[in-house]
Amino acid sequence: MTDRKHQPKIPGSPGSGEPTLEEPTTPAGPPPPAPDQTGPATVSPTGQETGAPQEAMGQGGEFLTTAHGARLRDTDHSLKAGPRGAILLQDHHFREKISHFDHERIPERVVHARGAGAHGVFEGYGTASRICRAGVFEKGKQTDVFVRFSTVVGSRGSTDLARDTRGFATKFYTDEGTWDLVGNNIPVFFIQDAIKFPDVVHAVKPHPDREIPQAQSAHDTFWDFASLHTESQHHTIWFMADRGIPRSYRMMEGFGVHTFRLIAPDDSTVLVKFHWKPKLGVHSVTWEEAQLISGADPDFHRRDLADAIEAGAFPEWELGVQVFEDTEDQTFAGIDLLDPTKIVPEELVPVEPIGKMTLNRNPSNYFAETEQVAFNPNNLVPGIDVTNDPLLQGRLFSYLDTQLSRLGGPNWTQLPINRPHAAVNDMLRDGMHQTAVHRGVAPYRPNTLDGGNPFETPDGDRPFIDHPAPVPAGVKERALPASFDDHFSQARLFFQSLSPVEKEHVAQAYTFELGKCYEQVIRERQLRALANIDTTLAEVVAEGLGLPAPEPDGALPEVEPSPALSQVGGEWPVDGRQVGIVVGPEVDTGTVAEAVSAVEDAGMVPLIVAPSGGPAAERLLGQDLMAQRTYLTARSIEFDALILASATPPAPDAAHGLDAKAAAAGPSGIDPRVALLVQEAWRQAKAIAAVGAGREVLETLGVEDSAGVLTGKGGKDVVQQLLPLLKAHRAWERFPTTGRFG
Ligand code: HDE
Repeated sequence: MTDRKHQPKIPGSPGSGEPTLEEPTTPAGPPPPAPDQTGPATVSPTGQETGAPQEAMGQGGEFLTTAHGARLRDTDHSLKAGPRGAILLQDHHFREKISHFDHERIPERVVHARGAGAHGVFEGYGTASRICRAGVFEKGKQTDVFVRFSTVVGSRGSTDLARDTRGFATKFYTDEGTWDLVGNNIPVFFIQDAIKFPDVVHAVKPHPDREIPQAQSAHDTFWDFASLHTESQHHTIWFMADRGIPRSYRMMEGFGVHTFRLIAPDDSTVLVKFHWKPKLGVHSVTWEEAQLISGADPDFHRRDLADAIEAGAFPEWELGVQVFEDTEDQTFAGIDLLDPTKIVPEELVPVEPIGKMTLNRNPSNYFAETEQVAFNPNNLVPGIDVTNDPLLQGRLFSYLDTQLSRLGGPNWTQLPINRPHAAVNDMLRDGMHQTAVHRGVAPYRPNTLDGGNPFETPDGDRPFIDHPAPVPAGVKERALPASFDDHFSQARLFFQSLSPVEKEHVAQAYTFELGKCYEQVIRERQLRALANIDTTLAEVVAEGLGLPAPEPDGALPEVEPSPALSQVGGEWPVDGRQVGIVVGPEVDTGTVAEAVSAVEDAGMVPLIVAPSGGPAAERLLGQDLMAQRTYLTARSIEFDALILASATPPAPDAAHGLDAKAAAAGPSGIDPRVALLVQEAWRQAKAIAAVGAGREVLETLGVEDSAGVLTGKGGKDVVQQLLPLLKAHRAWERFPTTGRFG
């Protein structure tokens, strides 16, 4: 067999050891964790350092035991009244094993059920210290974080590539208490008042009668709601745009959405909006890719995040703030800062970087960490406070409440991943799953029996102080300010800020989504909303639906585009990008080895695609190279670029019966699966390179002269040529356009 020591380190292998062909017979204890993994800090349920090693959080010992530690001799046979008899009630091991299994699931999150998490560290730049007293922002201060990214609509097992908003929730374990910044990858929200959250969620979730469709907004109830409830139009156009189908969690912006209040050491205050800026830029997949991914690799984002961290391509974001004066009207340039359906363009108020987050460790157990982590916008630390945004105000109730049923009681803060890294000295007691062992007799204040403990914190010792913000006089009523009434001008601003190709994608997305609705009145009503956003957009979508385009309700406002909202133009690092190197039976292994090294040197992941795997691939590639994919297992979606390293004649299994992809028979002389791979990559505007006889593949497929397709002298040369194309994410010119958007 191949000596794996010589192989490039392709992330994704399960476990930390080398499995053997035969089942091991000598006890050796649990294997160590994989080097890229870690668990929650080993603090006590009350946030105190225990000094315990990570292993102390998991199972130890060589032998299988019961849950109370008694060693077991046999776990494969239940205790029966004879080999053919009934199972005895007395079988404690059977009952314990099955009963625990019966209760392995907890309720999935009502929204954001599908997610992936990672551990990391946040380092303050010190630039926020003049406006905020929170220690987490101090220069050089390092704080542990856990981040969970998610989709909103789908169930826990749904596809990562649903067209949807993404959650971006960060838990900062600061030494002044835990701060949760529970944001999204879209800076505005569907609704302005929390009381409507059940309405929007019921509308976007599957229909209650048939429970379809899963993880999609392309259905009648969603568009029924969105078209009637026009304040959702701004949020909706963001996820109809490419932002709704990100290339990777590592390539998403994050937003706090609401306006928060920061309190300086001198008690002065400012209002801020939080932004996470990814080092790798903001990038998306195409809708074709999203659909293919949902079938071929529904774990695409989850895998991408874990693989990148395992490969050492640690994702990074800068945290930044837009800072506003804390005026009485809480408005900037006519934009009501309390309205969560509005942004303040970065061109008007730049985002000032205040720290950097690096995700550098994968969780060691999905359930214990990513599933049980519980975010809560109430988790604030001294110096960070909320505003009266009516959406945020409602969230302050909801998150605490939802954890009670999701995590089964009030002690969810004691679950390892939720434990603060600051000492906890509360007077909350008892309850289900209490794991702290409190001392003392007086969990009340005032007391003398426990020496008055715990004391309230004097001002000098950094207590959390609810900022005494003035409360505007008014009457008790169910109403919102009139400034919240403009539902279209910022949706227009967003659309006008996109490049022509991005606008095409928006038009296609609306056409697809509305085309999936059954009811024509719903399509017509949403077209009316689009007419109030952009006339051409409404026309193109109406044509796609075979309907007349409605007129806007009035003259559309002049808006100043915000170039920061477009994803096109610019260059970004290529860390962790995947390059497919396609080889055929006559390949020159020297060229492949050169390409593999050049891809690795650029911080990317090379994946060799060979006609088949196993010993045949080894005979073809030699000892030093290994095939990670075959013509049968490879699909365009997992490659950011392709290198055709040789001719690729049809392999012996290129028959429809053996691989459904072979049905897409292409030109003769090329394996149909390779032809499909190249054609898809071409349609997706990905960079494609060829070396040697690989050119023939491009020529036969008729793509050799298009933008982003290149040939080179050797493995290193083609990788060098590919780099600028990968930095730009796509060969944008290659996307066909209608020409209607400029
Ligand atoms: Fe959430 N949201 N939300 N949300 N939200 C939840 O809390 C809720 C909103 C966001 O990875 C739930 O623990 C209400 C805005 C993220 O665990 C629930 C309202 C933003 C996550 C809940 C909102 C978010 C959640 C479900 C309207 C961006 C996933 C399970 C007022 C700023 C966190 C849970 C994770 C999760 C309620 C609106 C972000 C039901 C009532 C706006 C990232 O409590």
